[in-house]
Amino acid sequence: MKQIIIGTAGHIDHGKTSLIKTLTGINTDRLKEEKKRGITIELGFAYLDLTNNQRLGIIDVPGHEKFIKNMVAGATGIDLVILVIAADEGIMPQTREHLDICSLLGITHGLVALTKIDVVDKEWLSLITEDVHKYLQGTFLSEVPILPVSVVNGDGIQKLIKALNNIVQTLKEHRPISIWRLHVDRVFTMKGFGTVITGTGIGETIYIGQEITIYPKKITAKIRGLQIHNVEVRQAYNGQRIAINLQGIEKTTITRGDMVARSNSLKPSFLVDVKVVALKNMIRPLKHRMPIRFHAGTNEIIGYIILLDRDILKPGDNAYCQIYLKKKVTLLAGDHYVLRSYSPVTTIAGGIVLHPHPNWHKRYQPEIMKNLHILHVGPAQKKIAVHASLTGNTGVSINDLICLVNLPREKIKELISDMINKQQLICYDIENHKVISVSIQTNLIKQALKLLANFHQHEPLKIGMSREEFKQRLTIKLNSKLYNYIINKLIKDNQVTIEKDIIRLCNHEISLKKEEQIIKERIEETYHKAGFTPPQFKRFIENEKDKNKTKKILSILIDEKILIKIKEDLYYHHKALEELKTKLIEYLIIHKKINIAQFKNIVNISRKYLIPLLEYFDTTKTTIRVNNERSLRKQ
Ligand SMILES: Nc1nc2c(ncn2[C@@H]2O[C@H](COP(=O)(O)OP(=O)(O)O)[C@@H](O)[C@H]2O)c(=O)[nH]1
Ligand SMILES: [Mg+2]
Repeated sequence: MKQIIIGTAGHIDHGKTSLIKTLTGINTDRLKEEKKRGITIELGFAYLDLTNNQRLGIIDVPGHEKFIKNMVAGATGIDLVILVIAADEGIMPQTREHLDICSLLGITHGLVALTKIDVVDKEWLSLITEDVHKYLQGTFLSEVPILPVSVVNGDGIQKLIKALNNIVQTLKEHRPISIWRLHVDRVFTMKGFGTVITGTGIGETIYIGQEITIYPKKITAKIRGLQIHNVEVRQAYNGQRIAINLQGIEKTTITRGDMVARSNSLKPSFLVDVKVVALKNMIRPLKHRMPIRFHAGTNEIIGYIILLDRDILKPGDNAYCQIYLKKKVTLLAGDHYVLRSYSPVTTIAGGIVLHPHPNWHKRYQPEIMKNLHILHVGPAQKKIAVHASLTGNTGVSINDLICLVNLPREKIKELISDMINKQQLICYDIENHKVISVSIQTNLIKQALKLLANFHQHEPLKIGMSREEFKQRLTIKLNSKLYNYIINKLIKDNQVTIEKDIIRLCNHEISLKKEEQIIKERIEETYHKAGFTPPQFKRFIENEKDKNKTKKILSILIDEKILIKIKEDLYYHHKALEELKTKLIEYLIIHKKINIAQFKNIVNISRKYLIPLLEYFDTTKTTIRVNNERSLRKQ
């Protein structure tokens, strides 16, 4: 069943609280001071049962201009408003301000109760009705019924209930079912139970026993009990007004304005990107960097407005801008907010959140304005694409996107896999569902290939670059998952090869100039001819003109496995080494064991070669050494 919450609105003393009491039997003025002074200060809560078993939640708001802050907190998240106007006074300042606030908060349904008709005559009533009718033109209430009522004699009350019933039938569930959250509007302690918070739960269903997080402090607590309209329940659905008994948390750690949510992916932020709509009746234009009061959820925070594409926002105009706050807020894209001027305090503008935790933007940047436009009115996949490009090399996860696009997890998953199939997104971290945009991948690949190409150009005599050096020389620093993903992709696409921790372009070959080829042949021939007794390389190089080049060519011969390094400065031609190895193995097959003297007998070379050779055969696992003898290592 859809969950409907009604809010009152209207000037002080116009009969909001009295009307709710008449409709529900509940006096929403609970505070001693409220009862004594006869005015509403805090939000009041009641419920009304309609004939079709529908129970409506009701939030009664204060009308006094001093308590507008509480009014905004209450009006956030209501489905329909009863705008209360006293027939004797007619439209007053807070009638206007409350209606403005409701429209800025995106409320689209409601009706008007013209109260206290028992104290005015018929003629006056029709004048006032005409007045109200005119005033409502151009607002979201222009077509709604204006219902005359009196709580003194009960006139019109039944008609009002009927009208409410009719509207409720037409309302559709409109809250997105993304992560569960609640803007705290009350915190109190109950004897024997501990801390209780109340608010309207939005999003998925929640259950007793679930763990929740209190933002922006990021404290976790467990749900011990749930109540809806004073009835104990085990679970609560999207849009229900609930009281939550929290386990293991002090009352003082939570205040109105905090947000409680289930996910740990919410990010409290000092900065938000918003669409702002200035009221037509805003007294002064809004200037860049002007201080404002930002109301969102149940919060009021002082901040500054940063106009991105202009210096002044005139009454009735709208724009994309950033709001910098003195305290962190925790919001989702699509949340509504209201701006009030710093001083004198009046409601001046409002709109919706486009990005709940953006970076600072430079002003007058067409690219930024284009992105904000997509975040405002674009289809969900375009929004995802913007977030993927904004998050660059880090990428964005499904958990982040639930808040950034404000859609259910399943829907986000579906949209993302479609984008992956269409090759618009790349999932580089399957475990954490992290994606980057294809253009980021393209850039990374381009950079990696360029780095290798440059390396090959400058070091034509080297086969490639060490993996370590490669990672360090990439100018973009990547997390290791993305780094590995990119390397594997390059290997899979046959663009690079990694051998023995040396990375190179697949098509790279060492091409030697003629004189280099001659040096190469000279080294090879020398070592080939030397057989079992090769020269020390430092002796060989003494006669070479270009010593550096000769060293580089030596390493090519080693890379090509033509020469084999036995130890520092001692290299064997591979054919000589093969021959030695064969002799050694043949001997060991027959005799099982060999010592240095026995090896000397077969190959007839000095100890200066014998010992390094035997050690080489040990380390390359041909032989195994026990005391001073070697035997064949089992393969
Ligand atoms: N005569 C008359 N008085 C009313 C009616 N509704 C409210 N009042 C009185 O108007 C005053 C303010 O009412 P209240 O409900 O507190 O107004 P709120 O500030 O809008 O909540 C109280 O003294 C009420 O008794 C009505 O229909 N007829
Ligand atoms: Mg009241």
